[in-house]
Amino acid sequence: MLDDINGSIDWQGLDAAHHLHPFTDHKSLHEGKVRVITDAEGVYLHDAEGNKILDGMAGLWCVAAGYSRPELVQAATRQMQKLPYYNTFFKTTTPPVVALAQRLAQITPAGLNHAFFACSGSEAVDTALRMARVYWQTLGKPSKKIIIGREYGYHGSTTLGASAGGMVDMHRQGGDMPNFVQVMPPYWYGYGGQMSPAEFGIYAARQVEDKIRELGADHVAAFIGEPLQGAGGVIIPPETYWPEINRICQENNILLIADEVICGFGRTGQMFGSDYFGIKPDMMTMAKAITSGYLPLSAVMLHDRVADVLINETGEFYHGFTYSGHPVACAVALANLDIIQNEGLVQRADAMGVILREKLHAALDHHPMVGEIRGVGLIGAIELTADKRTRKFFEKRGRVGMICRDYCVANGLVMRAVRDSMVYSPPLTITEAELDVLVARAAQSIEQTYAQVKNEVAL
Ligand code: PXG
Repeated sequence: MLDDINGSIDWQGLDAAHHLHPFTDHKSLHEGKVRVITDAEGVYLHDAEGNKILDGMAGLWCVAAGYSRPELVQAATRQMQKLPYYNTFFKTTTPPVVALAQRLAQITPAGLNHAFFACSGSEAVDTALRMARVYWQTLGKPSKKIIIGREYGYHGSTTLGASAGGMVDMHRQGGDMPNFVQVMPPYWYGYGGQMSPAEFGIYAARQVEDKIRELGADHVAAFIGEPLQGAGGVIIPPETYWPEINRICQENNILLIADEVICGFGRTGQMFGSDYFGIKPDMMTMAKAITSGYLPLSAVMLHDRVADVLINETGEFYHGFTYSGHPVACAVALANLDIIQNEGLVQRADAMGVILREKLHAALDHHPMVGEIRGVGLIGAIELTADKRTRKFFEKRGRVGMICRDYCVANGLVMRAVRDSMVYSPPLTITEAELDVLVARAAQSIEQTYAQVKNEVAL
């Protein structure tokens, strides 16, 4: 069936009949037609209608090495032939999982030397949160249970991940476990008011300290935060924010979990977002670009100070997945890390990010609807605004972003809209000529959107 030699299979009809999609209003999906992606090469997706679309999102922020990499296919094939599956329970291990654990210990910040594997970012987050609570239980402080996260934070779709994140729609739909709270995000454009970004970074960090005081440090297990908030709209904290969070967590004896699911493996122009922002995490969660999305894999990296307690004092931690340390996924991750290191993709993300933003500024700074162009490395956002002088949002948040997103797709570019921010996160392999295509299509889409909503924008 998958070969579909004559092109006779009605993928769209069958999808509507049998497939439920993530984060989707199916009634409105079925009013139109789902897009069928059939293959991809480099930074381009091909759909069943013959369109070639530049993937400005690297899938879902994950395809760091680009599509169609034979090295990754070969790594998977070789491992499939040798040992397609075995587990890591019951005193067993496999070479790919050991090699990957060691490699991650080498490339993560000093002290993070122990890896626990899972399959998705959500599972990694779930694991880290349970570990944080078990850590405090083991140290005789079982009351330290509360997890502090941030509004617009995204930590996955399991019940714990949804509860830790700050997406209110997810809280409403069962993602609201007890012992989770959220504080203000370091979103200067939205909340900074008259403060400078540096002042606001301190102010936003102190919200965490105030919350700890209010709850009592004896009740707080951990603070979890993405180095920069990806799915929340690429909210990039001012540089004063994370050093202050480091201090607050240390002084109050709160574990610091850096959720690197989007930032990890070069996206910010450093290997990890923690490197970029100077975060000193006790645990790191990672997924997505660990395999460039070619196979599902995630990990929690633990600092020695946490691992020592769990290893030497906790006894058994009753937690793990059938596919924890799947050998094929680990083999692909190793080959993917080879690509990232051999091709200098981390440094490339940094350099290309600078070039991309120069091009975006040149094309869009003058535009009355473009309030801010932000980014680090190859991740960023173009904030569409109703009044760029006063940083005013549109009346109905998200409508203009959605209009623009549809124009982007029609113009052959995948860009996500988060509220009215157009976010970008292309493969780290993107070339300068491809950046020109991205910028031209984005600018054209913003112009078409503007033509439609002009009367809502202050000049
Ligand atoms: N943490 C972070 C920071 C993430 O971005 C997860 C955890 C969960 O990972 P899994 O593998 O369970 O999905 C994520 C995932 C979007 C979008 O539309 C973002 C994610 C996933 C799906 C869609 O921006 N991030």
